[in-house]
Amino acid sequence: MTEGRLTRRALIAGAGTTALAAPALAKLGGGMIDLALPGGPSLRPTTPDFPGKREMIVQRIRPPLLEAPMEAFREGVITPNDRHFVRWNWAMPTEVKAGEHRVAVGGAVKKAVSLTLDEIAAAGEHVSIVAVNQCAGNGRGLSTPRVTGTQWGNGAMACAKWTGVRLRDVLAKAGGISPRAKRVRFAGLDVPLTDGAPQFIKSLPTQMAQSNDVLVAWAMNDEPLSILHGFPLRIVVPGWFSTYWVKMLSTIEVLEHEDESHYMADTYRWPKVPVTPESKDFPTAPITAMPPRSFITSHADGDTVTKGTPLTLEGLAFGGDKGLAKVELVGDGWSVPCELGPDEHGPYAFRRWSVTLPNVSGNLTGIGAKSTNANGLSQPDALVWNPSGYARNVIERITLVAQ
Ligand SMILES: Nc1nc2c(c(=O)[nH]1)N[C@H]1C(S)=C(S)[C@@H](COP(=O)(O)O)O[C@H]1N2
Ligand SMILES: [Mo]
Repeated sequence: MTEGRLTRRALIAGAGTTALAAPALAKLGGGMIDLALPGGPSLRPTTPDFPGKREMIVQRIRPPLLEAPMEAFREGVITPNDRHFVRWNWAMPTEVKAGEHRVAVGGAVKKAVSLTLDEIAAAGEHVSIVAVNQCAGNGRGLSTPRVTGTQWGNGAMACAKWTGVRLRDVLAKAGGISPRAKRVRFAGLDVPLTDGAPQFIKSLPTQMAQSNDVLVAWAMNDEPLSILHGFPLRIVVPGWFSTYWVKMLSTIEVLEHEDESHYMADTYRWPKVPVTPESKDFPTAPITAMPPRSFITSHADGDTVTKGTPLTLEGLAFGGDKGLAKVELVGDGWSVPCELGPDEHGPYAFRRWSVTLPNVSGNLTGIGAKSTNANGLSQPDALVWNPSGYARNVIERITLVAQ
């Protein structure tokens, strides 16, 4: 019943979503925030003026790059939609008519089709998955030495419940894919701002595309996707970085060859070997699965705590493409196990953790949360530097001053 209603709301009833009016930088209401980026200008404006958003950090106005302040992660494990970060590579249409929207499914399929939203909604079982959406460049601005790209703090991540149908059920509407299929590629309605620049298209290996958890989704936390988040449909790839989560989905193309397009072959890749800023001509591979990460959310760097009393620290963590096995609080040469909150939402979701230290005897210098996932993958002590600052998952450390 709920799903029926949702589908109607998200896909059928809507004649479209009205124009997205991006505020002008000069007119932004809001304040400033210091992202404490080590290598460069660290202050950013904040604004509540984007539609459907509370106060967000403005990394860029057009196309919008909006980061969530870390306070958004203090409570709960689902990030509210009005605090979900936003990222577009190119300008997106500011109006989409649901009734006219089609998804073309073609390439190496039995019979190319063009599907309405109703047909997508009827393609298979409706599935909801709670999963972390995280930009591959999340936390990049904290890299030392500095790297190029959007200088995000750690707020280019969010956890939401995504609802849609399985991508493989949508592919089945085209009579199935070629046995020689190698990749399934996605495009959205957004187009490059400059002539001749490459369109933002991304592809998954066929096996991944056909897995249980990859969705063509229309809802985020039981709300239809907003324009900013890709109305009317987006790809959701739980466990993988959000570069694959193509928004405003309009084309699905099955390839019998490797994908040589720009955003697969030239960018969103990272070194297969350890590199330094001086390294040249090293082999690279596409960024795919996310590694585990964790954050202290109860305290910020430089906060004061009371000497001679117990101290409870809290935070959140996620395992990446596998569930969490454990979270520890680590300091200089010590570690204590943390208590993991309930596994409410499955392996791809945020989870809370907490730990109580029996007695604060002095400053807590360079403490951080360290998570390990069910594959045994742990967060490293030192940054694994790479030229684009992708996949940051070094232990994030803070210092608390005892008074
Ligand atoms: N159509 C389209 N989809 C896209 C992008 C884009 O530029 N165009 N950017 C991708 C990247 S790099 C990220 S980080 C996520 C951001 O998703 P969000 O804005 O819903 O948080 O969208 C992905 N999907
Ligand atoms: Mo991204």
